[in-house]
Amino acid sequence: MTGTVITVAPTGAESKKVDAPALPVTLAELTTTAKECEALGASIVHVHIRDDDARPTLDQGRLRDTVAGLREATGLIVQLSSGGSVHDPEADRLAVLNAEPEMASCTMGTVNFGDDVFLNRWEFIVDLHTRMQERGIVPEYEIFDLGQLTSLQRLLGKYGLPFGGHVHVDLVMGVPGGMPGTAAALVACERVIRDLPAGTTFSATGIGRSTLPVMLASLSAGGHLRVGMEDTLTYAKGRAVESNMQLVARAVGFAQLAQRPPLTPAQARELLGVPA
Ligand code: KMH
Ligand code: ZN
Repeated sequence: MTGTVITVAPTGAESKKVDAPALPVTLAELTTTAKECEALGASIVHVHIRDDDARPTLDQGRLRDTVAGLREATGLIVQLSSGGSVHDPEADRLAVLNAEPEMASCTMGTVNFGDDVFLNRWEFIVDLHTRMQERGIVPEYEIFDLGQLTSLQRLLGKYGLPFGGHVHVDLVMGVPGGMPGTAAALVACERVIRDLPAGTTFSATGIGRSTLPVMLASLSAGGHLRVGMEDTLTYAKGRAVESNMQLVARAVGFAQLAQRPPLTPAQARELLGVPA
């Protein structure tokens, strides 16, 4: 399949609504955003949710309602974040799977995260991977640094392929503490990805100002794209992002220019082994 999977990550756990009023924090805002991004060409929505005060939460009832709401309003593949925020305990992060999303993220190692630490112990990673296998949830392996791809190789060697049999990774580049958001770093990752099971796919996202170089490098290297206000709040130098739709529209334009137009959610499901 020669098209591009475009993931929108509209909210994240780090930015505050007061600093970015267009950040979707209620279920209504999230479903409206997701619908509009789907119409533009997104096929996956990577979801973090907020409480009534717009603070990050992993509340189980809200997660279930969010999965149901997004399924009803859109045809997008719903991917819940099991990463949560750096403050979330492991038990709550594992319990995200109880909301029965089609996909969930699975971060492949511990990384400094700005002034914080995003902790991902090996045993926790194994737990996430094996529980997703048991529950029929397709993982997206989040990679913040090169060595985490080697950890993924080890994980798959010891515990087997994910549910659906297809391996998909997302390179999260430019986090202060992780790998840089550069073409050189992306190419280094792509080389290691070649040693993963045949057919492994990857997407990439560049945090902050690395958004554009990472997007262009990923398209050039045969990768897919993730964009959204989780990852960047600056559209161009001195210009704030107006909405998630603005970022998706730009990604769609680049994908079309690269002659790898956006895949529909149905095509993305087929590619990634996510049941229809
Ligand atoms: N919020 C970050 C600490 C994920 O969604 O799986 C973790 C994160 C990764 O965003
Ligand atoms: Zn996330």
